[in-house]
Amino acid sequence: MSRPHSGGSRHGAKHPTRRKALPATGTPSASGSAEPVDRQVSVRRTSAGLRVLFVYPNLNAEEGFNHGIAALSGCLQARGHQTGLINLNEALGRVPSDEEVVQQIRRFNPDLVAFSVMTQQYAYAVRLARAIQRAMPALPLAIGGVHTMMCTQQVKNERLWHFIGIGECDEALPKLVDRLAAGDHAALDVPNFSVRLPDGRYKDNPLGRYPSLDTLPEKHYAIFDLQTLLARKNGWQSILTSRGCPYRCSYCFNREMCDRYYHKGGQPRKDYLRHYPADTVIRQIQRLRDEHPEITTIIFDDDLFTLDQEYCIDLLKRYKQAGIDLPFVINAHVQRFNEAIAQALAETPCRIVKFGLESGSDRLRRAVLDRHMSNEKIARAFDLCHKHGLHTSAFVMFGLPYETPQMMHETIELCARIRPGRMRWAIFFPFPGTKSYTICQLGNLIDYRRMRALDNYFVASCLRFDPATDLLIRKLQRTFHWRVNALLDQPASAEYRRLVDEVDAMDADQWDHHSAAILQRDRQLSDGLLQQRLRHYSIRYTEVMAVDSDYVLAEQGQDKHKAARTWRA
Ligand code: B12
Ligand code: SF4
Repeated sequence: MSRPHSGGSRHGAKHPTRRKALPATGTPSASGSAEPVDRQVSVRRTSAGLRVLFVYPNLNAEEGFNHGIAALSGCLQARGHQTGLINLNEALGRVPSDEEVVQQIRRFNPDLVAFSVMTQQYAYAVRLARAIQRAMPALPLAIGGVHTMMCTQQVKNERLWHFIGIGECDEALPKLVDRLAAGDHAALDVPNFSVRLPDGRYKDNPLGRYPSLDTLPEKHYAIFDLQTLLARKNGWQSILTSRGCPYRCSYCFNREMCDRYYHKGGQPRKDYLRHYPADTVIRQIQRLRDEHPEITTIIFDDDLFTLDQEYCIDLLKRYKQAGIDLPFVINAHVQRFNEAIAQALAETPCRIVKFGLESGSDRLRRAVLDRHMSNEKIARAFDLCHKHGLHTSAFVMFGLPYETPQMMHETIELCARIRPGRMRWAIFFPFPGTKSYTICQLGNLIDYRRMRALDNYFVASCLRFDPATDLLIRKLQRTFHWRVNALLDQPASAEYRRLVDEVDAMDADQWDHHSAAILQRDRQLSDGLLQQRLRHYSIRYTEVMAVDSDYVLAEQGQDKHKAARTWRA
């Protein structure tokens, strides 16, 4: 969907508006004098609140719901402001040109444009924002999301954004918009924002407390065109029950976020993990199901659904008691998984339990990823799930800093050992701001030209590996599951061993020539094996996911027969 999708306001109709220069709002500076805000910026005052248009640049990435935007829109609407969304993703229709986006913005006539970005979309966001700025220089531009929190300085260096969100802004953004609407001089002081001053410098406000999930207004799901999204995603709807994670994996944004709030906001680390009240979650799901009967599956997209055993089991009980019979999918952690949780999940329509393994190399996991768990622990968690009849998913990465071909092989071996129901893989990408990015920088491992060109982490590595390892990573991107199939002691394994040998014998040119046809070859081979009911993994849904044939055979509907979604290199 690319038309601005206005959720309207829950608080009344539009009122005549009056555009007016943002007052020389100021904040007492250290010297006590008032610093004027950028005078080029203007906002309209209206008794129906301001009009805030979100832009979600999301190209060459999974089309999807964005909880940040839905949360912020809900909070703004609760204060009487009006919101809309431009959602940019190829799967949702033709992607408009930058000029067309500008026209859409003109039509919506916002008082504030609010971008929400992840790192790999930032360059596109800047391009769009520059086009908006050229066309409507007086329109204030705000930006927030994971990237601005992780890379605040880079975002400031652009000298483009008037307001940069540097934390969770559920409380801060409505406060800012309220103050802009009122022409309040304190607009510059809102916590969680870095605010641009007329001389181009930024005023960094402190981080406030973590928003309490007990009291936030409801998310505004309808700001997304859920009908289209659900149709694209086979009826799968994302839900969050929590925010935060107590672990400190080197490649994850959570570690950095928690540290920032601790150092710059004085927020205790233990407060980072928060849960929505279970009642709220259940009510939300019931309402969504009533409004969208096309929902077939709930994806609990929490970093770790099983983190708090008591909350998790209680929520599962309520889910059952509420008579919600929708299948659901969760993320778990092998360190936070046990018999009680497996048993509770088995009594619900839980469809997939996903675990991040990241690597089969214990050494690499600990030394580089700061992920402390043993292969035995991983195997036990998978065994437990399988004992309770739960379908499992293993998430792994290749091309990790200092990873050797032998370590990659350990990942293949681990998957063959634990026999997940499905496997999903990605190629390591060092997100700026994370500890793993620093590890790569210090080791001079990053090819920055490649890094800038990458807008997802499925297709290639931006780390400097020797040519043989780089080629292996590219081969694994297409044939990881063939290698797992080859290691399994099954009737189909011999055929996969032959295929792996064939692939391994190819040099870089040969691989470039043949790689595009691998997906088709995989499907043809799999179709034959499915007919013979010979067990194997094959690519389904996306080019980086392989699913156990038992699941494929049992799955209702035609989705399994669709060609896998591919990603642009
Ligand atoms: C759920 C989830 C998904 C879901 C839903 C996506 C979504 N955006 O809601 C799905 C499965 C679709 C998904 C996909 C991807 N994800 Co994801 N995802 C998450 C996860 C686990 C939670 C995100 C979330 O909803 N948080 C809660 C909401 C409320 O927080 P929020 O979005 O950050 O919004 C708050 C602030 O950022 C701020 N804010 C946000 N927007 C704005 C705008 C303005 C103007 C202001 C002022 C403030 C502001 O206020 C919001 C409210 O507090 C995070 C990890 C994490 N803990 O955040 C990874 C994470 C965000 N994902 C990540 C990645 C890489 C991806 C993918 C690119 C993976 C891929 N290769 O396809 C895709 C990208 C698709 C996309 N663009 O959404 C990375 C991003 C890293 C980075 N530096 O960019 C994260 C951080 C995980 C990680 N590796 O560390 N993801
Ligand atoms: S366990 Fe998952 S969510 Fe938590 S820090 Fe590690 S990668 Fe991030």
